[in-house]
Amino acid sequence: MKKNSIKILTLGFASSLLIGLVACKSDREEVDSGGSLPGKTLDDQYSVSRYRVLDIDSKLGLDSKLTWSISAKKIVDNKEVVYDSIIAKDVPKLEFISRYAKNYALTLTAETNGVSKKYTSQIIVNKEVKAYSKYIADVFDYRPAVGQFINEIPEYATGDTQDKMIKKAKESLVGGNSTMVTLGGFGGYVVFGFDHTIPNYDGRDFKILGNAFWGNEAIEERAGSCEPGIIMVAYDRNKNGKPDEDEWYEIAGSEYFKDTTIRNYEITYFKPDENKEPVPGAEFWQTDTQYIKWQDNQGVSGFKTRNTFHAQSYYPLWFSEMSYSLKGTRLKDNFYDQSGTGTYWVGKSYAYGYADNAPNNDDASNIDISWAIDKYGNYVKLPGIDFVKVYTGINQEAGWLGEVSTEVAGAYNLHFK
Ligand SMILES: [Ca+2]
Ligand SMILES: [Ca+2]
Ligand SMILES: [Ca+2]
Repeated sequence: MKKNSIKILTLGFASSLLIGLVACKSDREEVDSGGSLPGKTLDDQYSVSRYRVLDIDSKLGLDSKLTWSISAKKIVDNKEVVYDSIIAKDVPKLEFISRYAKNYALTLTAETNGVSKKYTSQIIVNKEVKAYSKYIADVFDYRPAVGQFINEIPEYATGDTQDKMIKKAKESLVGGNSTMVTLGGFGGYVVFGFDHTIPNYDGRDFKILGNAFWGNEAIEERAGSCEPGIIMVAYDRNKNGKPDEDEWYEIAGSEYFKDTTIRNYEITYFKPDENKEPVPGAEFWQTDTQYIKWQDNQGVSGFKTRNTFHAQSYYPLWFSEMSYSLKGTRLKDNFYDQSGTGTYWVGKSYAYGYADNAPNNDDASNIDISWAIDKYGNYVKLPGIDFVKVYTGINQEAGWLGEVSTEVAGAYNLHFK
């Protein structure tokens, strides 16, 4: 500590002639080694584009009680009143984000050993140079499980590689006229991102579109074609536009803490011999009840059935491996045979926090970034998110309807102005 302080003092002294020119570095003076608060610790001003996170380091330790606030206006008795609105407490580094291009007066109040000090600065939020889109801007990965729509949505053509299929998923999902990709059964996933950071404001922050609908004849409320997908989010902390070293957090939906939920579930799918002798079932639609072998890490295995409605391969044809594994959080099966005779199956919608789990106009398709949890199951405080991963959270076949498979049909920032 001491060594550093001396160094900073020297630097401050040597550059004193330049202080007028580099005003924003003037805070390097006056750090004393006694542990009391410096005279200045913030730059005079900071600038950032809207929908981007600005990191401001107070350079003060956790032994100081810190309160960050911005000046805000409200109307009281028909008069405009300016007040300090607290935006963060007891964090040495502020992660600031705004959807508005405007200036903010920033105040940091620090309290150490009963001494309190106020530091002020200004944050200039600029409009972006190239206009943002509120919708998905890029698709980084697409790795579906097996399923009856695989090789069709998006369509596989002979010779297509993994990269080509990701590109096709991207063509389906980017922008406001997005169509759809299927993720197949449990674990199949897609990873996409936005061209800006979706801020974590109060309430729900983004919507994931799917093809869920309420069943016309479903007796139970909020049931029909609901195929819940687990959502994971990441904030582009290293700000390079890619989901690389950034940590992923699971959105803890309504089922997360229930003991019917299996964490670290893993399933392996085995490539079928498309020319093998099929083993038809008792039902007319069961073309081959031993079509694709699967095995999980809970000691269970079985076959995925080929039905009469889909004749193409259910195994991703661009995968050269003879088997592949997918893992994640598995939710309790949500489909049941309402008819009792196998003719009418319904899938119950879970309360919140999943993709393709409720119609697109329903609030349950909106997600709050504050539901994000780390790998230890603790809630995390994210300033916003740039990337989303969705994977099918159910391992179930619903009779003639086939496997429960999450579909993703787009996504957007609910706060976008
Ligand atoms: Ca939120
Ligand atoms: Ca990154
Ligand atoms: Ca669906």
